Amino acid sequence: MSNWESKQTEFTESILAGNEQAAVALARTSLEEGATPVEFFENCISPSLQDIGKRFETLDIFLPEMVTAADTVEKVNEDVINPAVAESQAGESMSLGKVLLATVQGDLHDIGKNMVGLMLKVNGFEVVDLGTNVPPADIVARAEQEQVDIIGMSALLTTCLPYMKDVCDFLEGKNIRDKYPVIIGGAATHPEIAEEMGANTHGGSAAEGVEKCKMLLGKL
Ligand code: B1M
Repeated sequence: MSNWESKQTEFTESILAGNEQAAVALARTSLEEGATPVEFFENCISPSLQDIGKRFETLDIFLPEMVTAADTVEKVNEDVINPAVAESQAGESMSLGKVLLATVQGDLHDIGKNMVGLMLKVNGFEVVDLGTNVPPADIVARAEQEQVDIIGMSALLTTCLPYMKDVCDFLEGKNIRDKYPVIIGGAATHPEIAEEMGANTHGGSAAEGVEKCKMLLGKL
């Protein structure tokens, strides 16, 4: 698929206008032309949302347009991407481990986290998704309750990054830090931030998140 640039421009305009029909049709056509759902997500949906973020930052668009774009993307994911991702791996029934996922306290962004959760599931992980705006103490308590193998956190707001460190500090304080490998991701993070927060590793994309989870459990 070589024409991602023009597709992405078209997709950005469709989601900004809240044109669900056009956005869904573009995703369907791309899949029919041979793109995988993950390729469409990473080459079209994700960069379009980044583009919209930049326009928001430069005041070329405002919050209602960002909300419309996010809602339209959710419709595309629901109708086209999620079922296609699920179908692409149907039939596999291994269990690689249990991953807790949460967007940290104060942060309501979940499009990326949800894709990570879906990709983990179709790749054989059990996922306990706590949703968004989850306080550090709840993350630690649920990890213990659910006996998960990995704690995964997502953050898109830089102001919410310290909550990731709080989780690692809580684990240290309870002397259970070694029990839980921690992976972080989301647009506010990068590998150096992971180190600063005391996490074990960083996922730059949903696919990388899956690979890193396998690596953390020695399954690669
Ligand atoms: Co918001 N927003 N937003 N927003 N929003 C950003 C994040 C922002 C960068 C836009 C900008 O100004 N450029 C900015 C943050 C600035 C900062 O902190 N430095 C921002 C802001 C300011 C805000 C509000 C404060 C706006 C306001 O109210 N004035 C507000 C905050 C609300 C809150 O959280 N408390 C807000 C609200 C919203 C909407 C509700 C409108 C909507 C979110 C809807 C939703 O998520 N359900 C929204 C959106 C859509 C965005 C942008 C445009 C797109 C985010 C997104 O979905 N990206 C965003 C711009 C940007 O990111 N550059 C922006 C696509 C997604 C696939 O990427 O989540 O990074 P991402 O996930 C990737 C990887 O990072 C990785 O895999 C995913 C797939 O490849 N990954 C992991 C993610 N988590 C992982 C975990 C892992 C491993 C990999 O392991 C556990």
